[in-house]
Amino acid sequence: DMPRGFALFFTGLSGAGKSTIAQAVVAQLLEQTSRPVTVLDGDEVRKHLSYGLGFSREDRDANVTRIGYVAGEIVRHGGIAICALIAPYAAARAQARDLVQAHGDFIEIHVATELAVCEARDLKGLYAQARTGKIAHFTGISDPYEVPEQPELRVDGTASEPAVQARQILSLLRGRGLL
Ligand code: GGZ
Repeated sequence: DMPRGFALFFTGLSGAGKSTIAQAVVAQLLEQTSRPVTVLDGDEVRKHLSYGLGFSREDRDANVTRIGYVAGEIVRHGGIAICALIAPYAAARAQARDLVQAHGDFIEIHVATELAVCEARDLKGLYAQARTGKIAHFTGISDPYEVPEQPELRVDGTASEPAVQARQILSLLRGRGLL
């Protein structure tokens, strides 16, 4: 029998810790299961599937729904898709949810790190460039982020080690009978 597929959909600001927590989840999943785990990270997807897309609402929505579509195909075949992207608009997140829920579970995880914390870290120097206007339409600074109202889980990306949030996520998955 094919296991039920599912997608984890991490959404949050740049530098919130989405990719780091996603990687910790992958590491813990691989200790527990031999099922294939596919990571769809916004940053990486933008080099391939979403090559050429920018950061207008239209382009972001296209990016989010492309990732949702691919995640849906993975889930349809019983796989595990781990998506990590800003996905600032609720409507596009809902579309991604629909694309996945047609075939399996969609678990939205809001990585709710405070903007001030993301900006203070500024891992890639992008916030500084956004503040001076060198980068326009930067999420949280000069572009919106619509906070998810009812995510399956909300975590703070800086409150603890990523492995701690990852364990919390794995126990949610076990609770749902997905692992
Ligand atoms: C937000 C931007 C922007 C603008 C470049 N706004 O922290 P990062 O660098 O590595 O991740 C961010 C990434 C956002 O891509 P996503 O595919 O996750 O976004 S979306 O879901 O909205 O399509 C950031 C970098 O690209 N970046 N310009 N203007 N983030």
